[in-house]
Amino acid sequence: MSFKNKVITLFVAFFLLITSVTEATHTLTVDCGSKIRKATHCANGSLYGLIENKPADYKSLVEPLHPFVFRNPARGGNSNQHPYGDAIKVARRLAQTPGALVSVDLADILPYWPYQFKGIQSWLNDIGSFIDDKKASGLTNWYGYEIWNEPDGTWKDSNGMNFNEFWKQTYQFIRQKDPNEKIIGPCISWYNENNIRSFLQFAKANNCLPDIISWHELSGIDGMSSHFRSYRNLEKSLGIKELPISINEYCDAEHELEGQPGSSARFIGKFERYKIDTAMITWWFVPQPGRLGSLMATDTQKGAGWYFYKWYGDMTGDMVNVNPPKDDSNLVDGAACVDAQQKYVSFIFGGPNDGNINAVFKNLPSFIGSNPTVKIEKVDWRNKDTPSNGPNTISEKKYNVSNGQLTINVSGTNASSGYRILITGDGSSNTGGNEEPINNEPEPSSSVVASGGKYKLINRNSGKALGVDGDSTSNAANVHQWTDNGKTSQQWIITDEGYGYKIMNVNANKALDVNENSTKNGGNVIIWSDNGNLNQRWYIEEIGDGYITLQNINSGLLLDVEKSSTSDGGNVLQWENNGNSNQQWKLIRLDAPATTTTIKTTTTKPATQPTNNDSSCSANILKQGYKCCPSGCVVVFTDNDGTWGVNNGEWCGCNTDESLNSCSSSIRSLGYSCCSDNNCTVYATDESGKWGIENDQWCGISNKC
Ligand SMILES: *[C@@H]1O[C@H](CO)[C@@H](O)[C@H](O)[C@H]1NC(C)=O
Ligand SMILES: *[C@@H]1O[C@H](CO)[C@@H](O)[C@H](O)[C@H]1NC(C)=O
Ligand SMILES: *[C@@H]1O[C@H](CO)[C@@H](O)[C@H](O)[C@H]1NC(C)=O
Ligand SMILES: *[C@@H]1O[C@H](CO)[C@@H](O)[C@H](O)[C@H]1NC(C)=O
Ligand SMILES: *[C@@H]1O[C@H](CO)[C@@H](O)[C@H](O)[C@H]1NC(C)=O
Ligand SMILES: *[C@@H]1O[C@H](CO)[C@@H](O)[C@H](O)[C@H]1NC(C)=O
Ligand SMILES: CC(=O)N[C@H]1CO[C@H](CO)[C@@H](O)[C@@H]1O
Repeated sequence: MSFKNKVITLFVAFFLLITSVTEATHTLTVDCGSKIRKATHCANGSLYGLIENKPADYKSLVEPLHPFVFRNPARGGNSNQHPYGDAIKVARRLAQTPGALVSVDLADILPYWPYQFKGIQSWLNDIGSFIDDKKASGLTNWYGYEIWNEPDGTWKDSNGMNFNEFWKQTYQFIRQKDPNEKIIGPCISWYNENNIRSFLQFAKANNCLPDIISWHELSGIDGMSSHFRSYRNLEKSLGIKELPISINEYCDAEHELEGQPGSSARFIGKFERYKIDTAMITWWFVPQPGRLGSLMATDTQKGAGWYFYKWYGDMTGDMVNVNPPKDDSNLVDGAACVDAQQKYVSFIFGGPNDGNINAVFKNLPSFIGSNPTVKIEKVDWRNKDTPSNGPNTISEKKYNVSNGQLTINVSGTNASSGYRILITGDGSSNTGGNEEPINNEPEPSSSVVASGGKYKLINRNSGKALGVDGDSTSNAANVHQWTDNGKTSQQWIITDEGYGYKIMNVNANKALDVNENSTKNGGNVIIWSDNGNLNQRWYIEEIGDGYITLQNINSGLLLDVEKSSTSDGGNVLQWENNGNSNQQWKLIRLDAPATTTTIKTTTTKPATQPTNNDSSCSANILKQGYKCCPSGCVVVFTDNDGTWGVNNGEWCGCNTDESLNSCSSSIRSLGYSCCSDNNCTVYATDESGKWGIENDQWCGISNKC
């Protein structure tokens, strides 16, 4: 962490504090009528989370989470990046869970970090031999081949060619040798639109587009959703069909929060909302592989994260839309499912909030009945290494449903815990009539709109059509209502963008937009060039009698005719849902229905003389079965067990040197070194201890100061 980042972190923390003082309650709305897709558990795998012998008890620790894709080194051995996690061996273990797959990290064949590339021929020989072994294994549970890992940090043109050229040669080699296996990339360490754009342009021009696009999300939850939107817009602008997205490393920017329920809830919420194909949890605490990405607190004990992912893994039926207080932020978020067969709704959530959360369930399916049982549970987290006894029930009681809606207030919530609200039907039917047939699932709201169709929108209160003032085609032209006149300025093309609808004026070819991202009542509605921002995206919800509401995703407010005007020229703006008919619209179809970067801290000139002086390093490291490194080792990782180095591709304990251990162990466990004994100037103090700076790097102030 650089000094600048540290300052930013403190600033962000301060900012969150301010926000939390000014708001009292956070509301998450679960729209049970708005389906996203079937429950997939897309986020249910991890990087190096499953290895040859850990977790040892597969049946009770791995299987219940319904694992999907684990990411593993093509080879795990002494001359590779990692001595464990061998893809073929792990795929064999995982084969006992139907549907669970291994994503193969080919770059991990190479030793050291960053990878020691030995030339293209040697590379193709290495991966060719892996492909032969993979085929000979007879296993079929593969997600695909990842050609390289974090090229933005680990690829050097001095390897003999630039990354794109390397990608192309490797891609062609794999296609020829194993034509039916998927190819995944570029696996950059953080989402960088320019980087992805030039990669896609090259790949399209050279006929080597990946089957699955991939990048890492390790530097902040608040930016993630905008990355997904940006990527989909890039595809469109380049004429590339939608590729499945794999976020094959994800973790909170604060890496010690790996697996924390409050952190994970937000990842899961956004992955589901944007229909991510797969995601693998990691920060990658180097000496702790096989812990399912810190869902396990130790090699054998479950952490709080494990129980949270169990809730997630237990989800069945359809995932439905959750509207969080703010998608593009660090605030509380979550994911929900509706299962019409088993007749329940499950909602899991967590993350920074003000201590009170309102969960609003809309469009509850009729099988839930009028008086369902609502169970509210939480699972508390102390840190990633603390075992958990599992969830506690906060309350379990009956609630009354009215108009298909239920509001549940949870108080005393905090940022680190995870929560679940489970609603089970009362066996009656809130329509007061017959029991619903088992397959009568809630209609998705999307069924009222044919994506790409042309519509006019008639306000229920005034009977007038949504249009653009003066038939203008300019940015910022005002949107109003006017007598239906058949002009194209009153026609709109509505397209499902995956994260809500885009509503484009036919005459102006501009999007229905809330001016200046307003999130306030009265924020004006205009047209503006489509830019993919959330103030141009709307949820469409059927409210019965053939009417809908349009909810702006950015503000959560509804499209509304100002002061219930019934006149021509009445202004259109946004207002909170008040149930009035000036917020209700009829859709009339006009066209014919178409058929870090993983720091993995920089190593490492491996020491050349292996020695095994087993009294020269930490006893805690030796106890775990590792050896001491040769003298003069480079520290690549520090934790409470001591300092770790790498020798011949294997982890080892660095020599016990007082000066390396003479400061706060919390600071060392974050991967920082101790400052020199004579440098006692404290630049910052936090819960980890006192921080100094040396050579532009943060360091822990020596205990001798
Ligand atoms: C639920 O409805 C029943 C019957 O209308 C009523 O007696 C009861 O007080 C209601 N419960 C709550 C919590 O509102
Ligand atoms: C939940 O909280 C909201 C406001 O925070 C309040 O309007 C509502 O009445 C509360 N509902 C219940 C059931 O307490
Ligand atoms: C979150 O709340 C639980 C109790 O509800 C508590 O045990 C835990 O320490 C809290 N965590 C934080 C970080 O406040
Ligand atoms: C609206 O928000 C988007 C996304 O955060 C931002 O890029 C854009 O600049 C904002 N526009 C205005 C006018 O503030
Ligand atoms: C092993 O390391 C210890 C502590 O550093 C040292 O005293 C001892 O001489 C070393 N032994 C050998 C055989 O190098
Ligand atoms: C002590 O800190 C100062 C100021 O950052 C730096 O110039 C100096 O090199 C440090 N001394 C050592 C021994 O690292
Ligand atoms: C058991 C289970 O549901 N696990 C799932 C994790 O996600 C993948 C992808 O959807 C499913 O195939 C697994 O079944």
